[in-house]
Amino acid sequence: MAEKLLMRALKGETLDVPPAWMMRQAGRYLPEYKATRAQAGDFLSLCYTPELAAEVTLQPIRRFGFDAAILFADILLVPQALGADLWFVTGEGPRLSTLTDRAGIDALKPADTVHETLNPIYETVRILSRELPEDVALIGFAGAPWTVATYMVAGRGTPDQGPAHALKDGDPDAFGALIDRITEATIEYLSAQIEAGAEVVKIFDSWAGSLKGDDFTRYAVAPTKRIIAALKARHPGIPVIAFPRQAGDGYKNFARETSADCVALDNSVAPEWAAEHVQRGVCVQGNLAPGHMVTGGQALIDEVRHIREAFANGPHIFNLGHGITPDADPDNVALMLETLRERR
Ligand code: 1CP
Repeated sequence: MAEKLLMRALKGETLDVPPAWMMRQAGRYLPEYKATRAQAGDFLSLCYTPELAAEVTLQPIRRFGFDAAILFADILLVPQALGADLWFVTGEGPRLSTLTDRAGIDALKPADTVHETLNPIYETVRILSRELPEDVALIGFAGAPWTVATYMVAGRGTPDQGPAHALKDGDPDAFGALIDRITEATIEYLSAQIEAGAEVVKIFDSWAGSLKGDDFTRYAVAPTKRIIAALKARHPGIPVIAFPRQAGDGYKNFARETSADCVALDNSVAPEWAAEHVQRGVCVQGNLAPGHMVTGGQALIDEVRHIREAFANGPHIFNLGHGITPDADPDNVALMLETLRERR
């Protein structure tokens, strides 16, 4: 069996046609996803029912033939495993109990107890490693500590991550303790995913862009670096994709600073800039604007070709710059892959 394309790109190989997958590829733009989610009843039941979570993970693979599948779960399961209350409000998004002080942070459960809650997720991974086609790679994931902390402090998604910034600046010791606890839990969680069969893991730092200067180093670079070092010590050779979304110039040295094997790019950076400043010797992933999955047409075709050409001289994994949205048209996903895989 030839090595999977995704694994080859992650090892630094420049491929004729880059491997492709899509953030949120299992999602509400697919009728079959909506049907399985309805069968589960609600989003969290879907995450915690291994047979159904595996089913929705496989749906986009069957329909489109992506080169990788990403485990169906959510970054907010780690806070829940640490003791936070978590629920989803239909049409609005996630809600959690808030964390406002040191006492609340100290009351979180120990990092090594997260498996008690997260065991069903590892079962999903085991099912997937049996059922995926042999040329499709399986990606596990977790949120990065800063991004997870922004939800734990505020109890919800926030436009500017204000509550987390306030705790970080007002009580740096308490905030540091929170980051450490999430970091340790994330190491346990990702290690268990790898032991269950994940071949790659991705660390989502969706709100890295709101960290500036020393804060970026302290709360985006350092925890990611610590997670990667621990994973590679336990599981030598395991490749890691890091996604410090909207990091801007912070993308330049991110792989070197954290030992990530691949840096995922959002669509606010120009592919030519990223090819010059980020891709040097390092695999990059990205970075088609998700809006093209709604609008399609010639603009989609042109932009897929543009991104493919811009990154053609180094290792590249094709992806969107952020998750596909519920209003996307599945036909545009098929058109994206067809264009990407056409002969030059
Ligand atoms: O209605 C639904 O079905 C729920 C929508 C949904 C889905 C499909 C949520 C709620 N989570 C997910 C799955 C999910 N989340 C995956 C599965 C794998 C895949 O990509 O197909 C992954 C990797 C995530 C990661 C995730 N969850 C992130 C990081 C990536 C990103 O989008 O920036 C974040 C920030 C979350 C939190 C979250 N979960 C769900 C929502 C709507 C949100 C964002 C909330 C907010 O900021 O307001």
